[in-house]
Amino acid sequence: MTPLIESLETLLVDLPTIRPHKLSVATMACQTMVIVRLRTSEGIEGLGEGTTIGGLSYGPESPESIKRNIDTYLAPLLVGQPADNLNALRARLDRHVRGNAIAKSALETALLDAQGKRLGLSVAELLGGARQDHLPVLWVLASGDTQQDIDEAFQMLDTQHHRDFKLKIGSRSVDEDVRHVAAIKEVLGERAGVRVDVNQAWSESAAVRGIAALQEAGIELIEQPIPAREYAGLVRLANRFQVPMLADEAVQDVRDGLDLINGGFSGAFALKIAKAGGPRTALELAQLAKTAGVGLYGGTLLEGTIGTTAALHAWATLPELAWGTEMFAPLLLTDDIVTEPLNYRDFGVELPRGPGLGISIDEDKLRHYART
Ligand code: MUC
Ligand code: MG
Repeated sequence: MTPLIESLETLLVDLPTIRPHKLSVATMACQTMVIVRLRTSEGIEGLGEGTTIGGLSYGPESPESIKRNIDTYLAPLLVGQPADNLNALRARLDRHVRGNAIAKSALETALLDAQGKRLGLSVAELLGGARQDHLPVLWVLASGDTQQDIDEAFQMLDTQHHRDFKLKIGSRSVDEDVRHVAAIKEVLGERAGVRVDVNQAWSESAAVRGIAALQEAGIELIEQPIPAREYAGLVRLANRFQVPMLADEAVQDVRDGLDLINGGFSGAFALKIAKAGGPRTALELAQLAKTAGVGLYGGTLLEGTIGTTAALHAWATLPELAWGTEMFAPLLLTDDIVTEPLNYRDFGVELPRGPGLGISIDEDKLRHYART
């Protein structure tokens, strides 16, 4: 018998970070996740997560709006429908709800988890099969303090947790940021790869100045230096410098990817399940990038373990991730709401085996951290 979607519950869960995480758009002391628990008529539960950064400072969906929009608009479109046809369910959501990519990503994840559990397959298997079960993971240095970032980097190298580092810049002047980054790269030397994420903070002329100095300092990748919609500017920067540009906020989904490629962009795309509206739609962008010879990077919106694992299942199916992944956020949080945390080792993370995502909720922890 066809299983039906019987119910859909959403919870806001707040987990503190291990230290303040400073981005150009916000300083985070806590991460708020929207957790989705979907139940089918066969008694199977699908878990999903929709998460963003810093309330409304990163994008147009906040944790509260994600929850409210799922409860009010998206869940009623799903409840009572067959649970096993993800294509039909996605078409239904897209027909009635514009945008809301993070909410749709949480739902697509829950549907994939339920379908995998039903069929005894992992989410990666549902997506065609994993090509690797251990993915490289970098660490994001964003304490705001140069010495603290250096200490953190050496600790990560010594414990074999991470050997590539992304530095969050853009909240200070270009000169201060360049000094901070160059000082860190100088002490790490060849032991570690260092890249930066400006999160759209620079004008194009500031970017020309900043990137020239960062290239000189040995920085290997420049992420989203200028505002998301300035496609032509990003193409100009990519053509001007040898150090490659990584498009992040500029490339939400496959449509943006096509526009950037048609505009002559070379460099790399940051994939994020939250931007694209789910693991399956994120892989559409990956397919386009591969065809166009654009490099790929497995990105995060700092999801907890459920969202991070959903992304890992998707990234594991890809033939190549030229720039690895940044699926580190569960380590940035002081605690977890799952019974078995992800296994980070050897500068990367192991892909959980499934079925579905391969994750179970720790009910006591969930109750403890869920907003009432
Ligand atoms: C972003 O813009 O890349 C990824 C890592 C991190 O610290 O913030 C995110 C968002
Ligand atoms: Mg970014």
